[in-house]
Amino acid sequence: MYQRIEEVNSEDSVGKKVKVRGWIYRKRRSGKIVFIIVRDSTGIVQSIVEKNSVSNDDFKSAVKAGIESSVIVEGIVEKDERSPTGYEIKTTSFNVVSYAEPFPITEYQSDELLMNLRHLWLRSRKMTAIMKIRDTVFKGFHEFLRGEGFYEVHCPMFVSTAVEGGSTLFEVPYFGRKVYLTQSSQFYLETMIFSLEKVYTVAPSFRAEKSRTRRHLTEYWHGEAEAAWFSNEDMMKLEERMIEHIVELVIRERKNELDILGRDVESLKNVQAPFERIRYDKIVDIATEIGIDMEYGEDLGADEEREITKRFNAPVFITHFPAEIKPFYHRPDPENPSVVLCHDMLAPEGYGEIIGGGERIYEIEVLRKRLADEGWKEEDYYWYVDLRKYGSVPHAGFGLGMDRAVMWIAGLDHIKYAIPYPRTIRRVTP
Ligand code: NSS
Repeated sequence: MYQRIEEVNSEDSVGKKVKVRGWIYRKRRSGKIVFIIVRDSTGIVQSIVEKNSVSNDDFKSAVKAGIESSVIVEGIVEKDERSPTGYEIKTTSFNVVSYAEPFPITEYQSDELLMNLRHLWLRSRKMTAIMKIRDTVFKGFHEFLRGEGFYEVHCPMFVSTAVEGGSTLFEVPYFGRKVYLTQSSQFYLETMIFSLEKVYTVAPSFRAEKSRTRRHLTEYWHGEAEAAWFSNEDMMKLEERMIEHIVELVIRERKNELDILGRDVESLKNVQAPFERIRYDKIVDIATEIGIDMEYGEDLGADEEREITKRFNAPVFITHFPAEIKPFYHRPDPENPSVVLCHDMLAPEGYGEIIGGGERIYEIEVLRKRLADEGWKEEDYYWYVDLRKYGSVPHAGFGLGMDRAVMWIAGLDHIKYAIPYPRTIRRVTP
């Protein structure tokens, strides 16, 4: 029986015999004592290996084993204020499962090297904390939508149509034909609302993003939902409660990890529904006020979003974008068809867009016209158009950039820290 290190670091374990397994995190020797900090997935604890308390062979192993060697440690738990966690193991047996070669990562390393050694860098305290927060963000997403009666479904990654415009499509050779990697599962989700009404998926989306920014990946994780009978406003109401739920869950379950990252938790506590809704034309005014050169009809860039969101301490929705800067599927506002019934959710503290969503066109004539206006061939989208022939209904949906949500909630300054193996224009290894 092995104990988890988390259990060892507790009052209940004091005086008890324990056995843990893990990896050497830090090590130092002072004459006849070797101080070894062992980590497992639950935390770290110091093992004191004294020459007189273990066999000769065990002491030699402790002296020889370097950082990241895998080990099994047995001993009695004692309290000691000098040890990093306040508890330590007075070791009676020290076994090495596998000796590590000298670990190539030391304290100060270039980002490039850390990215090349990502498979090893993932063991760091910081990356471990981020991965645990990421896990909780995904858990919160699933938990919330299932709680709202959404069915989880799965859509193809090889597709034959663009969703978000042609410029970021990845082409893949496919048995002598060309297909694409999906930009979004939205259209497939739309097909499933006619039976399940409320559906969601979490899957990769692919974008051939040529720009290098702090928040763009070429392969990112996309949490998307679609619901029959929902309006743009209904969807926003769902999303703000969902984001509130995810953030609350992270604050509750990942306090330790947020601390490790130095995340300001107070600002996360401001994330409470309802979020402010601002129409796009108002944003143009705000941008002008703060000295950003932005004209009506331009999309918000990262700089504009950063400046705007710095002024808010909770997420905000931007609604009613001009139709010409949004993809063809958005439903025009019946009161003013030059704008569409959509929304972007921008995260505060300069993080910017994390969600894009809105109502979809459900009238077949309007859809045909928008497809034609944008130069798409109806035959390529025949199945999407078909949905408007057989009992079409008003509906809405959204897509949440999961990695962007992690980046914001964990307080990271680049999206590449939010995902284990970031894919960007320059990097596909390891
Ligand atoms: O292009 S989006 O704004 N919208 C869609 O794809 C819709 N079809 C989603 C839907 O309604 N089902 O992308 C949605 C979100 C966006 O707000 C970002 O948070 C994220 O996806 N996103 C990205 N994250 C990381 N890297 C890249 N390149 C990226 N592009 C979008």
